Amino acid sequence: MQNGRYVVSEQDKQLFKQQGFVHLKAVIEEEELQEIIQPVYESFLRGDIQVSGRDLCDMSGSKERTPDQFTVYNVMKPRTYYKEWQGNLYEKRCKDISDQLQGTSDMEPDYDQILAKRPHSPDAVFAWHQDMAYWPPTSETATATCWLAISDATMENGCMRFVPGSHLEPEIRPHMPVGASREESHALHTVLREEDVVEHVPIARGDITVHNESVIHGSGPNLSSGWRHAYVLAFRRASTIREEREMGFTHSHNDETNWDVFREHGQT
Ligand SMILES: O=C(O)CCC(=O)C(=O)O
Repeated sequence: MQNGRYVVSEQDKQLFKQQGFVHLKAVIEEEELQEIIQPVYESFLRGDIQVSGRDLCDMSGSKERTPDQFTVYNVMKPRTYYKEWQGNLYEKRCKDISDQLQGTSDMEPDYDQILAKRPHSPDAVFAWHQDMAYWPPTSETATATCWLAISDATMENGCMRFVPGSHLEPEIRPHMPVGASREESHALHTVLREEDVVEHVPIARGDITVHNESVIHGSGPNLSSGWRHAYVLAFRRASTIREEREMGFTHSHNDETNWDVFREHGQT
């Protein structure tokens, strides 16, 4: 940090380029977490803030459960349901980090996401995927997805894991719905290859990982006795966001989606 600004080192910029992700330590201070993020995050988990339709869902792929039973508790676009979050200090810092990592000045928040894994949940797995498989093709794809650990993310509670360098492959790999169909469960997965090397990235509360749009990633179950609380804030170039919106794609799970657009790049 330099005068409240998080300056990304050249080494971390290189790692982001080479691996498709990077771990940045102490991006948000304890006081900021407690003031800006945590109270609102907890309100969402308690259901005190109204979220419509499929924007509240279980990303484990289960379709039977009610929110008090979800094992991967997912709120899509919380900053549109709680507008006071927009433009907060954490968001500004992550915009600056995203600009530094992508070497531009026009990265803007595209969507955000609350992802909380319930304790003692062997099925709280986030399946292997590339984010581009979830999104329609656009003329530019640059993305910096900031994944904030609100609780320590550990091997036991299902920290993020990546296949470093997988974003350098020429094509997005084939993806399939985790459930019987996208309508039944939003989640997608791809199958790892024998040669894929997996790197687990445990991080401390207040740290972030930042990943790009095509690195393969996911996370394992939460076998611990505590929640794994994470907040995702994804930045893309302003022109990319405009292009998505013109297609009617907002990252809300309530979007009326033309799945044919997606089949063009890999989804079966
Ligand atoms: O929180 C997780 O375990 C997975 C998150 C993820 O896949 C993402 O933010 O793209």
